[in-house]
Amino acid sequence: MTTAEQTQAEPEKPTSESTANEAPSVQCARDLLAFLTERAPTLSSLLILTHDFPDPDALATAFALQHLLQQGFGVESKIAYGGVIGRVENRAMVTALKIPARRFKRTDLRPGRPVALVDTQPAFQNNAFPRNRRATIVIDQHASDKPVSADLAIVDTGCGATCVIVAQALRLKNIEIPTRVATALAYGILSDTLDLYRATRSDVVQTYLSVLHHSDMKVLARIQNPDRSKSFFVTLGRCIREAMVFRHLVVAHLGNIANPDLVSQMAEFLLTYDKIKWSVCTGRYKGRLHVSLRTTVQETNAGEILRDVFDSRKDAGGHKAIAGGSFIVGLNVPEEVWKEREETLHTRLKQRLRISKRTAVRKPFQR
Ligand SMILES: [Mn+2]
Repeated sequence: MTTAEQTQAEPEKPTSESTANEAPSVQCARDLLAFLTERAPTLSSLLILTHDFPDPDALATAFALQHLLQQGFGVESKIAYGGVIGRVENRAMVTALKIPARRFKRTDLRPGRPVALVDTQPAFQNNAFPRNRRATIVIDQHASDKPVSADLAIVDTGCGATCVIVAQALRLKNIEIPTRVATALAYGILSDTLDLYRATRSDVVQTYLSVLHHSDMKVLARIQNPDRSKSFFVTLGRCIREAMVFRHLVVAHLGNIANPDLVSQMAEFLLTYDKIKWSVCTGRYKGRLHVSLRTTVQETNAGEILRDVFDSRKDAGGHKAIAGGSFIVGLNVPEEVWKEREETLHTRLKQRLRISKRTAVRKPFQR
């Protein structure tokens, strides 16, 4: 833990002057407010763009930023995302909280339009933003070795969830947080921090408690326990049947899937199996093989490991315990080609994790 991470938050003092020792998320919120104060007149019809297949944190950040812009600065904005909203919890979140997010279209990026990227960065592969364009605002929590190409770049890698920064800005500016926005923020923080398990800083927990106070607990519970479709159970069944164990690694190739988020959900689920330290799942979706890697090993970098086993390192990303990525296999390619790519992937991963080639495969859930 760094000194910055140990800094105590001072949430109840919405002063405009910065104080020494204030939490990093408060400093970030101050930077955001200062920028918006100066640039508000130039931000009309701002596009708020999340990463592809947005997660609850990305959606909550976008929704809260839209509210901040409107209430604090009279700036209207639109929220867009690439890919689809896959996980059933995330769809329940958008529906129940009426988050006005819609799919990104090329025409959203007309020249000169200001763009805010949230929970991602211009250099990342996981968004629809052109690599050569400069963003107006970037608010993110992910570390990157590339400089952030934006007029305002806020990256707080210890904030637990990106939406913490926008929640702090709403509080600093004394803007009332409506129930729908508060509930989105609470769920965004919970889901990005594994129910606060990964929240290492007190300002993150305090922000969570302050938004929880304004949240609709009934709706929050409904989002966390949504109705699941038949395709979810079909994939779950296949996952269990097909799971292969090589020592402490479990592998499941899910075949065709209804949405890419199922891959990470199944990888997380398999990781809970007794004595398993690594899990990897793949799924075929629109000509791409989607891959998720999870681990319980403490001192490692799953992101680095997945990049090592991919043909192209830029197609994968992640951090300590979590990694994901996808690559093109092709539309209408024969079954053997898919099979070959799936097998290559888990063979390379076995090698990378130093699991002997001779290790016998077990299918533990088949009898
Ligand atoms: Mn996030």
